[in-house]
Amino acid sequence: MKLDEFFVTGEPLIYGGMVAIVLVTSAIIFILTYFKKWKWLWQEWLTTVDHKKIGIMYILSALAMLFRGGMDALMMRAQLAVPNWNFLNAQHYNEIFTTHGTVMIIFMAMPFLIGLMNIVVPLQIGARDFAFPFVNAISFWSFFFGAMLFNISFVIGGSPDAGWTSYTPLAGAAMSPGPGENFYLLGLQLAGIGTLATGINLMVTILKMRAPGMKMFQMPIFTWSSLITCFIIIFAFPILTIALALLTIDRIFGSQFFTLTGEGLPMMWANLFWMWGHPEVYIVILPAFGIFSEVISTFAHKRLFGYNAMVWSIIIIAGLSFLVWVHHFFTMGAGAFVNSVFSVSTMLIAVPTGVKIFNWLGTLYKSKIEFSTAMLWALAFVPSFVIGGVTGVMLGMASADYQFHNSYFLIAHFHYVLIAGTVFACFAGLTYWYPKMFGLKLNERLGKWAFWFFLIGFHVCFLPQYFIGWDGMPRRIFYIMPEWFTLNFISTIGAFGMGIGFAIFIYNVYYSYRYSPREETGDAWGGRTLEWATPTPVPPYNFATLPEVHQLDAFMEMKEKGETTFEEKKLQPIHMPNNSGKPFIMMLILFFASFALVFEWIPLAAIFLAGGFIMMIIRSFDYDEGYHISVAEIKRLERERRGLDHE
Ligand code: HEM
Ligand SMILES: [Cu+2]
Repeated sequence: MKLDEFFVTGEPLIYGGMVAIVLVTSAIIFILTYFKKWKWLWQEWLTTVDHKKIGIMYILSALAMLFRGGMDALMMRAQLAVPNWNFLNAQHYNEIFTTHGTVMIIFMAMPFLIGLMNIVVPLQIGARDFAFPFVNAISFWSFFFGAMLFNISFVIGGSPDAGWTSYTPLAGAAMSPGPGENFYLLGLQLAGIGTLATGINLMVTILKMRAPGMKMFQMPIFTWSSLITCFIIIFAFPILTIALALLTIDRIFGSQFFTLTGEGLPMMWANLFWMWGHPEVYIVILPAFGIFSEVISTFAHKRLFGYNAMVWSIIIIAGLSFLVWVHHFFTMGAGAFVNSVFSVSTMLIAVPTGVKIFNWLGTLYKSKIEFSTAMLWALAFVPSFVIGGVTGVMLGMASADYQFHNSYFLIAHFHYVLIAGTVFACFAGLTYWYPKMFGLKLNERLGKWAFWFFLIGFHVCFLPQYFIGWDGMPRRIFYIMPEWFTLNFISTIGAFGMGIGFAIFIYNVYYSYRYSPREETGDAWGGRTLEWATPTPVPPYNFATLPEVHQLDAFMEMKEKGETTFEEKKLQPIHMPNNSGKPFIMMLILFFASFALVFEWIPLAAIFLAGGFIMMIIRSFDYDEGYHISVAEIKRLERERRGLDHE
């Protein structure tokens, strides 16, 4: 293979990207070397098995991916701003909407939420860590290297260009030759291992490691939403794994599962993809519901209204999410009866979702609302999400969908749900739990600026798209007709508004790090659930002494009774797992194996795969028993972080 087949050439934007990658990488290497931080990076982060640090790494990576996916979005919106413009050519546009969609869903939304779950769930249930901390590290590195594999396609080999749904036969070897689609298949496969493992890990954690006394219906609502999400993951991800594997075998080894020749079934891919894909959208929506519920009840200073109804509606939504996948291709031609069944099941989802909306409103009703930044995100979510939901019901009507199908109406709908639901929730959750993670609050004034830019930009960007869709503009086109100009131009302005909002958000992280006062109470907002019972930043063992739970909102009870999680008399040495470099190395090896497979270098891939197996064998002989934190050390840490020393 020649070098110019290996690197992507011929596009000024991509050369720019290459230069940027080289510059940023060299800068990072220089800074780490100059400040002698390599050892620190390895010991504190790359080898950590602490759920809080893993969570932080998830969120940092997800923010980087939001930046990448956002740049893709802005480039697309720039191209679509004016008719007959050649900022991007058709091929490049195809690649960008593919990577944008994939990055946003797989490498941004899901990891962001899993990152928050990592940090918050063990704290909310009064646990010391995940059930399997080592597996948790494996999960993270599998996501991280999967994301990296997918992202380098941009400069090495070429990006996938068949859409984030990767429909066959378009995505098959005949119509999409070259490494692009292989990057998609193997990047998702590598990351998928970790997601499935997290689902199992977190489920076991929630079911088995709750604080003494905590019953299922005393769990905080975010923990509930995480638990249900884990169930969805466990049932949905194996479908994706199989589908990806079959298409990989089709492409690389010449089988005929999804081809038009050789009696393959191209629509089978669409079915398998959406049997995973529709539940996937609930994987990124249900935890968001959980976050909003926590934020709303905290800042309404009220118990969550209709907690039981909330839990049951999450469960029902999760169940229904597996029964609606055909609404993604009503035009397949399955016939009126099949379409009707899936149309009805789709619209049924609106019922439990409506229940939740009324519960949030019920919580707000006659309450004293505190308009903090996190609360603003939650308040803005409710009406915005309703717009997305109602238009979803419209799309769910099979007959109407023949008209809306693959138009901008659809683009507007799913951005309304994904951004107002998931992205707002990520920002709300990050702002809300930030003090737990870093021991200081984000600046409220900057936070509000970011919020307003993003919120207004969001509506300006996506509301017009419903009308462009009605006007007949299809999705996935790179040239617009002159009559679609005005609304498209407005939409693009909105997109840049969101970009500014995001930039302010990131600046806020830097600003707060420099200027925000340290948060010493541990209970930054007057919280109701157990995570606020720990000092900030949370010590490695989470709880010095485990609380005992008798009711929902366990921390409220503790505050009333004057209890603490630091009872000096009850302290005992705490057992902790040791750090380990194995998860990182194992996944790095699998990364190389996948990379070799992308380029169809089969012997090399086999060697690396064998390396991965050897790592697993080595790990199975690992008798590392961890270590204990002494009582004296616990006392020192707690006193320091609770600010008890300078009294
Ligand atoms: C930040 C503002 C965003 C803007 C301006 C934006 C814009 C766009 C545009 C212009 C398209 C291509 C439409 C087409 O040509 O068919 C698109 C597609 C898509 N977007 Fe976004 N987007 C944004 C955020 C997001 C987020 C947060 C998510 C998910 C969490 C997301 C998921 C998707 C998906 C799945 C597609 C479909 C890709 C495909 O057709 O294969 N977007 N977006
Ligand atoms: Cu769906």
